[in-house]
Amino acid sequence: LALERGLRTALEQERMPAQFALHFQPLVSRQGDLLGAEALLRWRHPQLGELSPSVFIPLAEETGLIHALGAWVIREACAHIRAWDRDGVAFGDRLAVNVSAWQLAQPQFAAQLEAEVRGAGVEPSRLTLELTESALLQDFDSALDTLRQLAAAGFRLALDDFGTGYSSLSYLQRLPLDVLKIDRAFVSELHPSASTPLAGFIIDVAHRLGVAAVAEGVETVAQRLALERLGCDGLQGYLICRPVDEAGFRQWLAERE
Ligand code: G
Ligand code: G
Ligand code: MN
Ligand code: NA
Repeated sequence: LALERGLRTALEQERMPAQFALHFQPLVSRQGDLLGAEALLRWRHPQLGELSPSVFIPLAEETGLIHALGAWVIREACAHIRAWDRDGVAFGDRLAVNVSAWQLAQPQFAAQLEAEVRGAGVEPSRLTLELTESALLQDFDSALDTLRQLAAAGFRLALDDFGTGYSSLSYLQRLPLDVLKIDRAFVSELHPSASTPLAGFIIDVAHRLGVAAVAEGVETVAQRLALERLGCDGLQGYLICRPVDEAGFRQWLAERE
């Protein structure tokens, strides 16, 4: 519960961006072109050091702090887009942010998000919202309604960690998605001699649905080659670049030129 208190305190001081930061991980096309990046939240705890979101996001969800935290992530993402535009930093077409089930379930989520993003001077089409299957299945009809509103506002929608949840193909077909992100569990099992990898099946499903397939957790050249051969559209992972802080991201972009 000390952690909960710490999270609360850190959020109350959100205007002093001391403890939270967004890190960035690039996303490239099969051909190696830069498509964009994913923003990943980091919390530098004053005593415990850097904590993983897999530790504090569930805590934020249980305590309701996820709404304030999620709003901070969106504001910060928009501020970075504005700064990169201002400085002529070409980071790709869009920035992806992770959205929790709890945010999505807020009654006015789509309208509020659109207002916040436009208010920050950013076109919704420059953001991809990454959602998990479990976020959609809690109340499918209302999630579908929210996703339609988000899509109509111009946001791009990605289904994150795909293949690990329980969504049926008939549900999938009804969602206005742009991207399926193949969970890294399916990427890690790719090797040159894998004859019928599940990643290939997921890529085919994505293409039949008319959406792009993005692989996460690409760590080896062999995995990258296998994904290229399978027609995967986007690649993300340590092989391309680890999640890095903003300065590291700018440096990575500069070194590519
Ligand atoms: O960055 P890392 O690989 O440690 O992320 C661990 C988990 O935390 C991933 O599932 C990721 O989607 C999630 N995560 C990272 N940043 C955010 C965020 O800003 N909001 C939400 N809801 N989840 C995030
Ligand atoms: O659930 P989500 O896809 O948002 O999670 C992103 C998480 O994956 C982040 O915590 C990030 O640090 C991690 N990640 C990114 N690239 C790799 C990779 O190549 N290998 C592994 N093991 N994790 C990765
Ligand atoms: Mn993600
Ligand atoms: Na993921």
